[in-house]
Amino acid sequence: MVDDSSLSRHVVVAPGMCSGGSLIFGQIGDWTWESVAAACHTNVHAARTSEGQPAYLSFYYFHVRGGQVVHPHGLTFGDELQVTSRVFQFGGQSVITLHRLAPAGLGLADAPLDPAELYERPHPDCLYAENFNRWIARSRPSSNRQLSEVAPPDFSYSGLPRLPNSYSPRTLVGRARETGSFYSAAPPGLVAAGPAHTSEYELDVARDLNGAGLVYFASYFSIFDTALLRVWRSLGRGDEHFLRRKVVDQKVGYFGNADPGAVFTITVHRWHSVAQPRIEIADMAMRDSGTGRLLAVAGIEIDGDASYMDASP
Ligand code: YXS
Repeated sequence: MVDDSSLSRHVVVAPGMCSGGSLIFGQIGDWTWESVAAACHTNVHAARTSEGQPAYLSFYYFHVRGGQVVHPHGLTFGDELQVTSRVFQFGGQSVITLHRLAPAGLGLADAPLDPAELYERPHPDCLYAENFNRWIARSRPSSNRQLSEVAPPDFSYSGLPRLPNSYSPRTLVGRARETGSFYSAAPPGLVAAGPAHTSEYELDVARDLNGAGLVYFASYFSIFDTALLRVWRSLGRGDEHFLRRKVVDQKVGYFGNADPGAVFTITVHRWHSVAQPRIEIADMAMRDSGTGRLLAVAGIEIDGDASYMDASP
């Protein structure tokens, strides 16, 4: 630990951490749990409510900003990273964790991560992640449909630094939840690209559930990517382009979980930049097909290859 709220680690990227899918997000999430456990002196991995029920430090909002060198799908085996993480208090039942994944060769100092760096002056080579986690427990033991906010009694957050209010993601996430989009107003400089696409996804119990029987937070990334890949294929874009995509910015808001047997309806709107056609945004909402309940919202900004971005309507 660098100080009471900060950790730094040297990481050699291994096969379980990198792909064109969601492995890197799962890895960052594990670092969040480890960081919170260390900074809050709480057994995050086996937490219990005061009634003795399992409590989970659930992901409510996951934001990643890709850099020129380190970006989510650009890592490969043997890459060396310096990962710096810092935990901030965010009320009595939630917490914000910030991470910087820097190329080890940059030799950045092992100092506590200043939130102004992530929100205002990011290093152009680094990947930054912002995790907003809320403690939850099941309201009914056998169902994921009704989760409620409950922190374990030993969750100790008062010693953590506070995130300046101006950086709080609450308003952004609240608006995404209200409107079903991170882009309720047209993003500046972007225009709608083609019609909306809607597809269905059947929850895959062989891939999507975690060891606690919840839909794994990283699976939401792959479920949204499955919907996006279908759209790209419908536009004639090859799978190799999809695997090469450079994610500049990705936001996921988690508003509900689901039980085995669930079917999701995913709507995808696309936007592209007028000035830079290679910049494209996918604006996605995932709803329970049976009830229409909003479960998650994602916004992905991709810096693509102009040759195939241009070709698509
Ligand atoms: O007071 P704030 O500003 O925080 O705002 C409140 C509400 O006002 C607002 N809100 C809404 N805003 C707009 N439109 C709405 N329809 C709406 N409804 C509520 O949202 C803030 C929170 O509302 P609140 O306090 O009533 O709670 P809730 O009903 O949203 O319940 C909270 C959760 C966390 C139980 C619920 O959002 C939820 O189930 N989220 C899904 C969590 C989840 O499944 N995460 C991903 C996978 S599980 C996980 O992470 C694992 C442990 S693991 O790592 O293994 O994958």
